[in-house]
Amino acid sequence: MKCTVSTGLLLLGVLAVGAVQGASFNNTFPDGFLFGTASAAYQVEGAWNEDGKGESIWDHMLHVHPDFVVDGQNGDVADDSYHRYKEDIAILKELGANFYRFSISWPRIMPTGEANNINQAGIDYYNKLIDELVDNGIQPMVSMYHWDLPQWLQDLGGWTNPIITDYFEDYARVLYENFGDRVKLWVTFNEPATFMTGYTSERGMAPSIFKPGVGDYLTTHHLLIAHARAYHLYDEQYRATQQGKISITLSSSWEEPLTNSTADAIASERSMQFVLGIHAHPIYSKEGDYPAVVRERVDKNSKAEGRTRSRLPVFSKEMVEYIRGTYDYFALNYYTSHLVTEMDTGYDPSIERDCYVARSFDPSWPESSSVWLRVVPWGLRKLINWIHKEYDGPEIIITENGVSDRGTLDDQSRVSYYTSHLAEILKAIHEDGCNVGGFTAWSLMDNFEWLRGYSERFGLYSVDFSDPARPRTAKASAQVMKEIFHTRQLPEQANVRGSKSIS
Ligand code: GBH
Repeated sequence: MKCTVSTGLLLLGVLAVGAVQGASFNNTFPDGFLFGTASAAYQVEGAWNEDGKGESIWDHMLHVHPDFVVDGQNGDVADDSYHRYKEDIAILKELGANFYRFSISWPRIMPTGEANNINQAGIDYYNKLIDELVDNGIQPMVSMYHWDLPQWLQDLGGWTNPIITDYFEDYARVLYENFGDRVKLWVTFNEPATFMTGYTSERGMAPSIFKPGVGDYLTTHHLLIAHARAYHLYDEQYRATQQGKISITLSSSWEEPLTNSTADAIASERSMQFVLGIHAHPIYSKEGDYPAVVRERVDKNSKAEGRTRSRLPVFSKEMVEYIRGTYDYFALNYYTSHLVTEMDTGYDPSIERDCYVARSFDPSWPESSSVWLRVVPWGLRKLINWIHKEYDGPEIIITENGVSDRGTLDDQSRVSYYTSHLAEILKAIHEDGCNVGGFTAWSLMDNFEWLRGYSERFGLYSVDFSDPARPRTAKASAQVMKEIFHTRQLPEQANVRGSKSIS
């Protein structure tokens, strides 16, 4: 159903209760709250083999297996941001973004991933991008790793080989040395929970190696160490002069109990620990290490499988201490929620089997163009509160939030998605006392959506992928976000849209 002004007005009474919750709703973002948008190198840059760039695991996988992507496409050209970054910065400026979250392609600056093999042209590209951002008053926020590992390192076992933590520290040093004078917001990894699934499917996220319940936990173990090494390196050698902030972007759904039974409450909590706690607890909790329930269940299942050791590797006491506290803020991606109940599910072995829950959507939750994404704004408020309580009130920066459609310019469903999620963030801040310091819209513009190719669109700006010039065109959502970024308030009109159901 298309939302017209009159439907909006008719619904006003209901909406006042739903979206804005009566007169007490405070629609103003606190001073210092930052607004930005995000992208990732493989999804926007293109120029996959230009100027000395090395091959990444995504280049490699999609050149060998184009059939892994629904529309047979890849990121060879994508938004052509490698050549058109000035256009990206022009639209960021038009939006009034305070910062731009982008990722650096490791193989663009280190073609094999090795520090003795630096590609100066790659360094030059990111210098130009960063300078242009800074010149336009937009802070760069850099993700060091958004999934495009150098293929050379994958050939050594990628994230399953502990040697990767040495290489990652080398890479982080190159980043601090070259860009740390201007980059003050860092994220080591984007969504470990997603890229660990590179080891849970034969045709999924790169490298698509099917070793569920083993390869994914090895990835988790080594990336946590790599994260801590990058953090300590900064602390010891760069923080005093560069004075930036470092985090790791963790993605989480809100895992709502299916019913109000005690069993479902326990399943919901266990699911939170397997989805978010597995990466968050070692870094953010007081005691460090993996969450007890994760440790217990994987150890128990590993033993029952007749193994000599747990599939989830064990941190030494020293390593627990080394990883604990390696954050300056909590970087969170949120898209959707699930209903959770206890159930034996998944391959044997697998993280699903270890977690022992079944996840579903409530049929009333509005759909998007992505099967995995239903619109559940209140889940974000609950998730923020859970993190606030579980990890003792860290500053939370939302590093991704957004919704897909098929690419319409009049994207009212995206307007509704953003305004309703921003309303929940405001409630978390003003009514619940949580510390949320910033919001990042995924995404600045339509881009290469991994296994969904160009079939699902998340941009505030539309990109015409049939035109070699890849023109960027503002959608309705860009206009609304521009207003919010400028006024630092959720407009009344946007609140009306905010509760409209998605059609
Ligand atoms: C984010 O992941 C990514 O950081 C970003 O790069 C991406 O463009 C954005 O979402 C939108 O997708 O295909 O059914 O197996 C969000 C978490 C985890 C959601 C993996 C999709 C695969 C579901 N993602 N998941 S499915």
